[in-house]
Amino acid sequence: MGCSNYKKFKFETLCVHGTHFKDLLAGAVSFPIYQTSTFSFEKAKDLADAFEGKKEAYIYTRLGNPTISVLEEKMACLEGGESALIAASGMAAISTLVLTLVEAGENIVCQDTLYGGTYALFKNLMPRLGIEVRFVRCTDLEQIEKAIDSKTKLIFIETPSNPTLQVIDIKGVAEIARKKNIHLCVDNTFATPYLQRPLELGADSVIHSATKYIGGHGDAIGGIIIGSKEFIKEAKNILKDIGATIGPFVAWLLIRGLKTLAIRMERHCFNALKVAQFLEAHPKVSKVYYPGLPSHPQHELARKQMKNFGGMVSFELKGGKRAGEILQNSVKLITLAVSLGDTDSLIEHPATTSHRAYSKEELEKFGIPEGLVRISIGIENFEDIIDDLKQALEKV
Ligand code: LCS
Repeated sequence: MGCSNYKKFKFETLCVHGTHFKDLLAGAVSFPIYQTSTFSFEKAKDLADAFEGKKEAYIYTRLGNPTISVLEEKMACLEGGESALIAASGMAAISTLVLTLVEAGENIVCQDTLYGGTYALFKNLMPRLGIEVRFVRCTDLEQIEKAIDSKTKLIFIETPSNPTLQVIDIKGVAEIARKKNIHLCVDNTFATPYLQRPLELGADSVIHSATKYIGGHGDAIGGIIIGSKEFIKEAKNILKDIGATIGPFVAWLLIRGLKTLAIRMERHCFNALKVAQFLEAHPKVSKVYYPGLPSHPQHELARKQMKNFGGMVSFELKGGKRAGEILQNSVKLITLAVSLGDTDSLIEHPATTSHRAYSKEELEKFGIPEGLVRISIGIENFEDIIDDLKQALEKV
């Protein structure tokens, strides 16, 4: 396939090029948006053959579409996987992954602090399907080993994690998973393949909320699974039945976003370190969560596992939750909004927004401070971001 042609190129080049697809009709350099729900055939037998799988062809966009295929190939290429599957959202990708791998009576071992939507899916919906989810502190590999039994079919981790930026040893977890023959999936949304490639570290699959850094501009919702050809084929069958397909235009927006992934990530990381250092030195800030700071408990692991430390910074203020609220109301450049990974800096309060699915007791038990504030550092000039925080902190 196309990706193997590109093995000789470096990551930045693959972001721009990276697929073998060419527009044969007009030679368009920007791959066209195949904005169609269905595809026509000359003869009834051709269509029947396509359905039977005797002939490779696009039939109906829920089953496949050329614009979506370009994005799939590009993501497989960037993550170093054999194949990829695009879904309508990150949550659609995670649901598809779980339904591909786990059945009633079986269980999932996953991290205790995850994106709130993933936590809600695991805590509320999975038990209704007869799937048990065991939440453990995955920075401690022993806890993972202890939680596993003969019914464990999936280990699911997020690293760095949302919103407390825990860094998990992917290689270490992969060794456990391999030993026990359990599928390991890494949610690579915060890092992107620019910072870490979990498949190379032994994971079986990678998940993304493409809504975030992959698209990068805050204008598209999408999800991705990357893995072996065989696994993606199974997942594709499940997604086809669930029907959570992405639209061709949104897939095109994500392809366009990917072209600048490397250069955006470079700036996100540069700015985030500057902001994290500023916050750590500020008298009104009690704690900063950023893997690039030596004070971060997994700083050394992050240095080893990641190329740089990402664009997400969380912190607590000495004045607690109320001070955080004043801060959010006082920023002028930074936008008060959920989501992350956009060009624009975004601020939010996880406990009352993205992580609402965690009860007060669960927040405490899993170590998500109630007053925690999270900023997705954008690609603006870092001095403007810091100036905005400075003036907002004066009001706290
Ligand atoms: N995985 C991670 C790590 C996420 O942060 C999110 C969304 C998802 C999966 C789900 O992706 P979606 O379906 O939204 O494309 N995180 C969000 C957040 O922190 N605030 O708003 C959304």
